[in-house]
Amino acid sequence: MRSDELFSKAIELIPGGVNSPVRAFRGVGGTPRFIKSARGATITDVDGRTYIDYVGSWGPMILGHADEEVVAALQEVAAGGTSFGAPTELEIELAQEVVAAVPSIEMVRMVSSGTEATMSAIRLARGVTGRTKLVKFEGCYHGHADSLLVKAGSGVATLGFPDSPGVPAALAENTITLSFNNAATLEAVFAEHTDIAAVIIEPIVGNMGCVPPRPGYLEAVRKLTKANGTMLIFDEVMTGFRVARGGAQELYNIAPDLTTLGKIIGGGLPVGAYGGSRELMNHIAPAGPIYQAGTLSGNPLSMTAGLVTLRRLRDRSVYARLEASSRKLCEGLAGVAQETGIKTITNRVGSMWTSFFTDEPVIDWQTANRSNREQYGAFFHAMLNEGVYLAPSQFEAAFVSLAHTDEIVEQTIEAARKALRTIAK
Ligand code: KE4
Repeated sequence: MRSDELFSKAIELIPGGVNSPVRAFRGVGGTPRFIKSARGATITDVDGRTYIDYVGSWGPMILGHADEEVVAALQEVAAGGTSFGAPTELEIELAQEVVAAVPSIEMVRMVSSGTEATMSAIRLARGVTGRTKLVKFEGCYHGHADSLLVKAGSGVATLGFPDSPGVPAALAENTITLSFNNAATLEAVFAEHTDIAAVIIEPIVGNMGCVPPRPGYLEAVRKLTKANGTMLIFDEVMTGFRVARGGAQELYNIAPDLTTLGKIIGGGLPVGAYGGSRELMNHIAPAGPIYQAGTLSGNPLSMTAGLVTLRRLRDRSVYARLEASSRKLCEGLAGVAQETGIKTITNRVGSMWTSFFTDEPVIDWQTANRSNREQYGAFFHAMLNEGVYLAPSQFEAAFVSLAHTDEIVEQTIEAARKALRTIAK
């Protein structure tokens, strides 16, 4: 395959042949497919093979790939220049969309990645509270800032070492890592530490695979952080505009102090954002003393692709459509697993989901980590051979887009029937 040739060339020039670890297929084995183009629900690799895509660039492509309106808007705005390093009206318009949609955000700062968003939100929380400690949860991933690479999920989990070399011990010791969906451990930590600046959480975890909060859990986290003067940061880089227009905080009716966003709000171009009350956000430079900056923050191309995308998501029926197609898919997958006697548990919230190869409920990293990685890898490759591109890791969420028609969902279920029969042998 041409992907093989390109991969061996890439490995000479780029660490692991990729610009982001999870793309290297380390979690499932084999050669990553080099993608040439994409449209709607499908991607096409350099060997001309087309796949139904459930990665969607890890979340941004909720409209589907190469959406005509997005592409046309980008062509038009690019013809007028791609970056000025000066304010533009587009930034006001995207800020307005975010503020209008996300209940707890009155003011927002654009950056160029989810990592920058979470790194900045944590600095803001530490600056405002004067405290140092940070609480995160095993299996959650918030980007690769030093304080966060402590038992992260996503890529690091697959690579199998809990902390990344290069993270100073002095820094890592300020990050307390707890189990998700366990309010008692968080309560115990607050009884022991009075200097916790922030709790950062994926309100619906995507980075250990999809793991929803158990009833009452997020309310307990909100109550404990409020009682202790600790900032609650909802990392909605993945869930923002994905599970509802107002994200998980709308779905579960919880108001975090800070929210981080990314992915969908850039429509497939580099973006991140963090926001909260006007009072909190006015501590950020140049309004306040807490510094954060970025050459391409709020650039016209990302703002344009984000605006087109978020304006299309104003139509609330969009989420009913995504719910219906995602439910049909996951019920279909569970059905064919049942038929073939392969044990899977599918967790889903709206159009983000994961099929875990296990027979026990997956509620945290410990249970997710007991899934059968090898079986997942075999399923991944069997599906690839059937023309379906799933997340190349058991510990990732998969995504349904508005371009995934009923017919495409039915094709996927049929592909899964064949794939599961193959691995059942
Ligand atoms: P980026 O820095 O990759 O834009 O965003 C980091 C991030 C922050 N918070 C959450 C909840 C995230 O899911 C992410 C990034 N997600 C991963 C995959 N789950 C991106 C894929 C990759 O690392 O290549």
